[in-house]
Amino acid sequence: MIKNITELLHTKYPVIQGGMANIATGEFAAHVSNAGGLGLIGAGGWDGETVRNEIKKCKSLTNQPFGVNIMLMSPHAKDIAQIVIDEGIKIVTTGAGSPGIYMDAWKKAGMIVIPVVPSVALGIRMERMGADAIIAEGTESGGHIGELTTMALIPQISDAVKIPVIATGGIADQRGVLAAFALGAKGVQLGTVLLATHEAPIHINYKEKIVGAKDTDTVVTGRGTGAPVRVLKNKMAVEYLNMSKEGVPLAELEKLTLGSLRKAVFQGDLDHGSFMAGQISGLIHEIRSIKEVFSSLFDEVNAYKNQLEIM
Ligand code: TUI
Repeated sequence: MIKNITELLHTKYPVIQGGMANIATGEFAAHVSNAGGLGLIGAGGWDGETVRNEIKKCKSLTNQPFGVNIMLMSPHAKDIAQIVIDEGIKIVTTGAGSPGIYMDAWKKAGMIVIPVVPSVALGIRMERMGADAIIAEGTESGGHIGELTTMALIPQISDAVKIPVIATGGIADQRGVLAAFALGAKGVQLGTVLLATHEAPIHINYKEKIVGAKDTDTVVTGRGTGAPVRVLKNKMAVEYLNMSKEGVPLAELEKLTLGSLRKAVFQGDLDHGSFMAGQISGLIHEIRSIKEVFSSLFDEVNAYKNQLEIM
């Protein structure tokens, strides 16, 4: 029985990088892995051949473990599910759906499969299907989200499954890590705080928008369409909210979200970009290196724990 995540993933720190479609390139994933976390190539938004190239790039840049995140709503998900097998990828995380149809093939290939889930019921389903761990994602997260908060979800899901739970949503410092572990998690996944790093291959406007954000600066677009997405507030987000009120079809809204994510990532288009980021943006005040982020989260977390006086 795996007791901790570093044992399962062979990483220095109990941390996984979030999938982050269109952002998490092979090079970025290699940076994360070289800094002691589990780097992931964010396959959402790319076709199979692009993902294959990013995998090759990542292999050339790190000898540490890394994985691929497969966004299951992607039209290329099926292709990518096979490519990760062909490329000998050892760890896969999934998001935005159930990986059920791929599970047997991945397990047969000896892969570690870690689905992202937004609820207890899905966590239980994933455990039964053979998942090695689950990432329980609170609604504080950026991007496509569920309803439950990290605070409510982590203890409930930790009680409901035997496999390790990795917490995500609202974690950006050592207090967040400690809270996640106190709630039953065995590891954390980080997204937003890794966007505000020198290594993140996104436009400087994106990083500065996170650094400049306050607690209430995110909104959720697409509630009621079945694909709620948390982004930093701007003109595009307000327009999106108005469009969904007017009943614009889901497929069109999704196109708008993914298209405008690219505008944020590559052009730093402050008006028309979709700046996916979590509620914890308000806690992030500077752009650092990935190494500095990991060190600030983990190196003194045990000392911090011992300082807590509860009663
Ligand atoms: O997937 C994410 N975050 C994402 S994906 C993404 S790209 C995108 N852009 C526009 C619209 C939609 C996606 C940006 N951010 N996080 C993991 C996550 N998975 N959050 C919620 C879920 C989830 C939801 C339903 C997982 C499983 C699930 O299962 C439904 C079912 O029963 O099949």
